[in-house]
Amino acid sequence: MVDVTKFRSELEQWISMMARAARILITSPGAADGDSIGAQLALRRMILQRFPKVSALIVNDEPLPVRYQFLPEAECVHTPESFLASGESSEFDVAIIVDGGIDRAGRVRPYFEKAKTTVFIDHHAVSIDFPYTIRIVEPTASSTTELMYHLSQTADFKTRVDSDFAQLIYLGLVFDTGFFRHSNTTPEVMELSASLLRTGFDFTRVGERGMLERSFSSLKMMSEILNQSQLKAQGKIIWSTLPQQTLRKYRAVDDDREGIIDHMFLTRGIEVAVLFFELSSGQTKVSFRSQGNVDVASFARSLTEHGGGHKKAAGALLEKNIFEASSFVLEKLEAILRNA
Ligand SMILES: [Mn+2]
Repeated sequence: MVDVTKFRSELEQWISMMARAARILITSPGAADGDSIGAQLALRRMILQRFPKVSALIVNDEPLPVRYQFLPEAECVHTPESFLASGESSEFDVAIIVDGGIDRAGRVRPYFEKAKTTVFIDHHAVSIDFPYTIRIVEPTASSTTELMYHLSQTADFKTRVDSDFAQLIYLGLVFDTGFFRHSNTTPEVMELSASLLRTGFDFTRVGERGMLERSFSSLKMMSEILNQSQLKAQGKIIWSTLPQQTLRKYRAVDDDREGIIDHMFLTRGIEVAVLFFELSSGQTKVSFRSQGNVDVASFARSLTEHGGGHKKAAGALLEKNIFEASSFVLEKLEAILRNA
């Protein structure tokens, strides 16, 4: 149950800062996913309804993935280049980051850090230590949009829940719960979803375009990665790799990597799925999904300080090439499964 009454003083302080602000920055880490983009666009509406004269700008390190461009007001999502080119000032009175910490905000970080008031709104339990002015972190929320919805309905905001606002909240719910499959799917999430559906938005479009759709070349790339996947540890591990040359062959963007590992981990008999992405010749990102008893978040943290996530879905960034990374990780994972 998400109870935002405990954020009474944080909300009060945040609202009073925004009441005095002329320019507000909204951001989230890296490339937007369904929860972070839903939360950012919903927050922008909350702020503009309450403070119509303020300028509330969404700026992300990476351009908005094509799949989210159908969302209401998606054209208001900027990159550092596009907002500077528009002649906007890079000074902000209040800067808000949602769905993850400022450590992963890339080129937006300097603008965020310069703001007089910094606000952190998240549902993840762990985050780096940054001296945010205000923290609203609720790990019992399934998603940042669930938390955002509850904030939006306080006396401080009283945001109108029309079909545009509802679909932004809904997108985060379906994204972070994997269409109401993951363990964060609470009865409250289902009840909130039901109340959002009553506003009459096209939930088929939100689910299909916002989560499942992919380009033809991305489909071909996925089929190549799945085709090359291998089993290990008597079929308890399934793994595959995505080297730079494959990314180039399919002209893939970050978003094309979404969803592939989900197909791998739903293979019968699997306990852990592992997918290696080569970021550059000396850097590899590894993603984990667990069906069984292996806590992949703590496993990811054991590999590097740049590792973590949830028990059943986690990732790590390794300073190794893709071959070193895969043998290093698979050997350790095999040992854990052997002793389990
Ligand atoms: Mn999230």
